[in-house]
Amino acid sequence: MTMIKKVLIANRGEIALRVLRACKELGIATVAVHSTADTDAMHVRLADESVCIGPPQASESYLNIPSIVAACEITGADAVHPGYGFLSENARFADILEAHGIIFIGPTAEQIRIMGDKIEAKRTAKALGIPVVPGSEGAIRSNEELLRVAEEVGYPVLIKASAGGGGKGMTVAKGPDEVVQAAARARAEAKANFGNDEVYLERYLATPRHIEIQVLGDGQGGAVALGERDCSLQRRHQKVWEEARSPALTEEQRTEIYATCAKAMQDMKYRGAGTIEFLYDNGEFFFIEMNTRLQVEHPVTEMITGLDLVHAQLSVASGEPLTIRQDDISFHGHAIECRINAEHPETFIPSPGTITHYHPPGGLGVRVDSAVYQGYKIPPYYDSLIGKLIVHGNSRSECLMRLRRSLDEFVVDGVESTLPLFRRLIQNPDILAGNYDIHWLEKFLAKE
Ligand code: MV4
Repeated sequence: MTMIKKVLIANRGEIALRVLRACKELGIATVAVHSTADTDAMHVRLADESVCIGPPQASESYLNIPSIVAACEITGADAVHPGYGFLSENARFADILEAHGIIFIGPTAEQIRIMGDKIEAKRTAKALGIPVVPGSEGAIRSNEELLRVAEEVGYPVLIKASAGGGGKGMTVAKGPDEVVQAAARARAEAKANFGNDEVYLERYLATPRHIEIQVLGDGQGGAVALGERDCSLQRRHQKVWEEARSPALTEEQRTEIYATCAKAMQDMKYRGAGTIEFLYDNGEFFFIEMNTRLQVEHPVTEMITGLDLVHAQLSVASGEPLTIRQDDISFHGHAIECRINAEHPETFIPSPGTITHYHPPGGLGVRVDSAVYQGYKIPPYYDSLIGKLIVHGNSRSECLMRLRRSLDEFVVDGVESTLPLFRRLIQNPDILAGNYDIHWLEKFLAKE
């Protein structure tokens, strides 16, 4: 057991604050790192210590491994929390920290590496008994194999890049006349984007939902599933609205997929928080990827389980075995998260600048995770998240009415924001009924 005394937070914005708050509650000292563009940021103000790690471009600061390791050495931090994005799924970073005797708050470098390679991730998931999308066994090696596997799983098929994720390098083929060219295109795009031209093939699911399972493991064979989140409402692979539990699942379907995921994580001795992503179609789950980090949308899980996921991460990172068992976990009510971005609500063009008025909503069941304040200047260098509005209710309908009220209260002036989009969504019959798939939002935006 390694008592963690000081955590360096290798991130910025709302997630840096989220981690900082958990550390404070546990009596753990905090170190903020920041670029020269973030001198006035809240995470710098609230941390016990701060270190400037470089210029505004993330590649020179929040992604600068030598600077971050040096900041650990200077401050005597014994652990690093990477947040999400930036270095959170960088296996080399996890390795380097370990070599310096610093705890990486997350999975082992090996586990990050496996899940970062989509072919390896799928092979691993399948071997662990997780249902996967029918497709090629690993990388496609020839056009003969391509045509044979496509025929086996049935058209349309999807070619994906092994180094991909986030939709890059994905190409659909409707029939055998298209598949060879589609694979060539996916290969070229993968090579250009990731320097790795490995591709694999899957049956294309036309109208699934994106449902992900939150897991937590202690790296010693203890692991639990903390329920699902429905993240189908996305635009260009950016999640917009996430909710727990999914409006689409029955209690039996839930219990089964939770057990499958928990068992798989126990068997691989997974360490830390993770998310197993599925496409859900016609009553069936199909694994697509696993994220080996805390996710943006983790608060909806916290709201319905009452668990603090960052506390849990700190606990397992310090070597504590999990004390909760699957049967101890219960789910209360419903939670929805809206990602409020500094973007035009119709064009989604980023709108950096100074927030002239800021009034977040409050009241029972309302949580705002944000790092902005009135007078804060949103820099143009990073993501455009202003904050996350997370609302909880005893039922989905109570949650929706509370969300509508919260959206009415929320004031962000001085920059464009996506608040007006959510005020439209909360009036829509499909949204109110929970009746949507992964393409719903893009279709809605195209119509209006
Ligand atoms: C798919 C799919 C349909 N069939 N795989 C997009 C990003 C990547 N992580 C996985 N993605 C998809 N994989 C099969 N076999 C459709 C998508 C997809 C998608 C998935 C989740 C959420 C939004 C999406 C939007 C477009 C396509």
